[in-house]
Amino acid sequence: MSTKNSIVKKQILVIALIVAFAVLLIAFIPLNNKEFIVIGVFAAVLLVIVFLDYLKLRAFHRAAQVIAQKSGNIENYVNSVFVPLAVTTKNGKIFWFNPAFYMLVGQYVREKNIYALLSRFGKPDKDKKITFGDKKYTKEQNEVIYKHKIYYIFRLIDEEKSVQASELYKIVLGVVMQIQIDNYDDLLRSIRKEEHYAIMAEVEKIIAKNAVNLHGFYQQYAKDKFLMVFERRYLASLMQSKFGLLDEVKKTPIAGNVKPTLSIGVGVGKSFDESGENAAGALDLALGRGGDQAVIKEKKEYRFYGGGQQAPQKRVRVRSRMFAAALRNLMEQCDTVLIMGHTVPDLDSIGSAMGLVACARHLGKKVHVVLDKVNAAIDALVAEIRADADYKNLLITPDEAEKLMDPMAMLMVVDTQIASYTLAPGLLAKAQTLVVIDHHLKGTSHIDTATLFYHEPYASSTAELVTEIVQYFSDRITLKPIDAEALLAGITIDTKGFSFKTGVRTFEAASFLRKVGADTTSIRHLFQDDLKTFNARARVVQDAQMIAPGIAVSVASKDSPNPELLAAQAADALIGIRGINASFVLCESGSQIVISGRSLGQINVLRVLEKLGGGGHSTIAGAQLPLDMEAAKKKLADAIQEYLKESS
Ligand SMILES: [Mn+2]
Repeated sequence: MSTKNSIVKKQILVIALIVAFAVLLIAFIPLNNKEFIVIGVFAAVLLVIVFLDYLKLRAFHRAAQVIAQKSGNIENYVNSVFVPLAVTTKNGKIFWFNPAFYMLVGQYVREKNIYALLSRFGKPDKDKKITFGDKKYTKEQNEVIYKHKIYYIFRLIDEEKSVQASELYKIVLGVVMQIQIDNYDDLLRSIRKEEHYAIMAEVEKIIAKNAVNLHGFYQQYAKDKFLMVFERRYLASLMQSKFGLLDEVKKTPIAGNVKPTLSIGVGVGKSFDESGENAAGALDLALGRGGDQAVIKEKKEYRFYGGGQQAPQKRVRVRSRMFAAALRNLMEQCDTVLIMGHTVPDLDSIGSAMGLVACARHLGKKVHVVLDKVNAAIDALVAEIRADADYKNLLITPDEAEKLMDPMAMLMVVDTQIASYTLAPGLLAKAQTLVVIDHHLKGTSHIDTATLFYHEPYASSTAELVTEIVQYFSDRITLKPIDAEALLAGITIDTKGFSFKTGVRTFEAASFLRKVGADTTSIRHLFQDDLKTFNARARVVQDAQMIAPGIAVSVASKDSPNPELLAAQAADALIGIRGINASFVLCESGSQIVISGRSLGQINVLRVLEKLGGGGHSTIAGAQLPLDMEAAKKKLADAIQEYLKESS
């Protein structure tokens, strides 16, 4: 109480002095003016009070400014109301302090010197421990320059309390988990209704049991979707069990041959808002990678669980039709359409580009395909395109494309969704209208600025997707024979001759292309290997080493005209050999090492190469490393061992 009294006393003293001075004045002045004098005195007293208040306000304002200079976020700094805090001038005069500081020192200390008040403050900086009463504090002193003057902010941090608080905070962070049944509709179709209900009840029972174990709360919010909320401390048990519920639901006794699988997205954030957003992003990724797996997103990091099995084919044609309509709409508003694929383009990349060229041509738009260097995989097709009178100016270099990137241009990316893998990443930032079409599994670093994004990991190839888009784009669209051939070549190469990732819709797409003039024999010349590439590939296969049971690693020679293509082809060839389940082939490309990974299905090469920052599919994946060959080999071997340990 003494502090408040002292300032009040000071004010009363000032007022009393003024009144006394006024009375003195009044005594010497003629009687008839005395009313005015009384009014004047009152005004003076009022002024003084207002002025004192103003001084306080100014100090308060200055303190706020000083603190803001330091933290940029006043809330963060001052919000901890229980942390004693004082703001002083350079020589230690306090001009503002918070209630906690007042409580600590037990008096009103404005205008007082902090060093006189708390002598221990003056000690050299390394002695940061201060005992006050029976409590230990850590002194924190921050220098702030505001309007060319030096100020200090002092804080006394109660060590014990703050450690407890931050630990507690981490423990009780809200985790949001989204669970989706991947194949609800397939299940509904494949079994009788009452059995379907029984399975759904079984799935819910498993989710409910997990919610109990996690001390959480869950709610079904759509026929195939659940939301769960729990505290962060229980997340570890879920991680240790490698999301056991993924397997539990698959063990549900069931009559048909469709088993329920789950996709799970878990989000951890500083607030429920952030956790929810992270959970949605994680679920997206889990679904995009083929379902039957769990993804955790915390800050910018992702962790993956499950997903070892090949995803069942599940696609709805509605998506192609809706995408085609949206694409047409968007394309109609543009003047120019530019299409680009990934670096070292293959037949799928160029083939799908040619399908989209037909769409743009149908709408009468200017259209170009971006291409830098021709490689052995595409040179037969590129020669054919160049020979076509209609396509004289179709192929352009990245530099030429850059000049055409005006606000009325549309940029389309095909057969990749990773910005750094595109032929000319510089074009992406310039694109006002950006469209991405891809069939590779979603990695964590996909392009996220697209106006339209068509991603279908169940499709065999981008060419298959584009063939469907072409059919829905317009009834009257005409494909030139070379367009159809290019599309069919794309599907053929990505399915290794219709033997790999091939579904009903792959054949439907092929049959459509056949109808409009392409067939499997007429495109054979597009794949013909020359003898040199054949021999180079044989050498890589010969050099392969088995570094773990069923896993072969080899290196493609940098002397070949296209090491990256050679590596990809050799990796393909390796898994054709009995006893090899997965292969990795490294090659030098510029200053980087490029790795191609291939698998027959049991080993998830994507999970291995993701550890090295790569992307792709569980059976076809790639990565680029800024290392030399020996270091890259070592890193790859480590990643394989780590993967084997995780999945054992
Ligand atoms: Mn492809």
